[in-house]
Amino acid sequence: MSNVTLRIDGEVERSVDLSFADLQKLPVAVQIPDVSQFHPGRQGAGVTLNSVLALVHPKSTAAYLTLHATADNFAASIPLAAVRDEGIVVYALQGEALPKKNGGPFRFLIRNPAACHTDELDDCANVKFVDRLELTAAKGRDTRPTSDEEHEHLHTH
Ligand SMILES: Nc1nc2c(c(=O)[nH]1)N[C@H]1C(S)=C(S)[C@@H](COP(=O)(O)O)O[C@H]1N2
Ligand SMILES: [Mo]
Repeated sequence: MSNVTLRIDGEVERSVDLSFADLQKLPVAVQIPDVSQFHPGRQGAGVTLNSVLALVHPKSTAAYLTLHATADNFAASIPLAAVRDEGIVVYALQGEALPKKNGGPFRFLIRNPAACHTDELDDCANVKFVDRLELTAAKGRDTRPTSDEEHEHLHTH
C-alpha cells in the first residue's frame, strides 16, 4: 500500500495529511465507488470533497479551494462555495491506490464540469496528481490554460 498523503491546509482549524487508508476508513455514505457514473471514461473510487473538508474545519475566511499538483507544477483555484458539493477526491482503483495513469495517487474531479476554460468549475480544474488542497481567502495559484492555444499546447506536451 502506498504511504503518500494528501495535505489539506490553509484557512482551516486543523491541517491533515490523508493516506489511502484514511480515505478508505471514511463512512460508506461519503464514498463514491465508481466515478464513471459522472465521468464516462474516467475510472476510480473516491470520497466527497465535503467529507474531507469536515475533517479540517474550514475557517469562515476560506473562500477559495486551491488544488496543487507538485508532480507537474499544475494548480487550479476555484470558489469554495461553488465547488463544495461538486468535488470528489478520487483515491482508489479496484481497492488499490489510484495509478498514475489515472491521475493518481489522488485526483480531484468535479461532478459536472463545464467545458475547458468556459467557467471556474471547468474540466481543466479536474487536477491530476493533486497533493495539496489549500483553502485560501483570496484566489490562489492557477495555471489552467486560458485560451484554446494554451490548452492545445498543454495537451500536446
Ligand atoms: N496535474 C495536472 N492536472 C490536470 C492537467 C494537467 O496538465 N496537470 N490538465 C487539466 C486539463 S486542461 C484537463 S482538460 C483534464 C484532462 O483530464 P484527463 O486526462 O482525465 O482527460 O485534466 C486537468 N488536470
Ligand atoms: Mo482542459
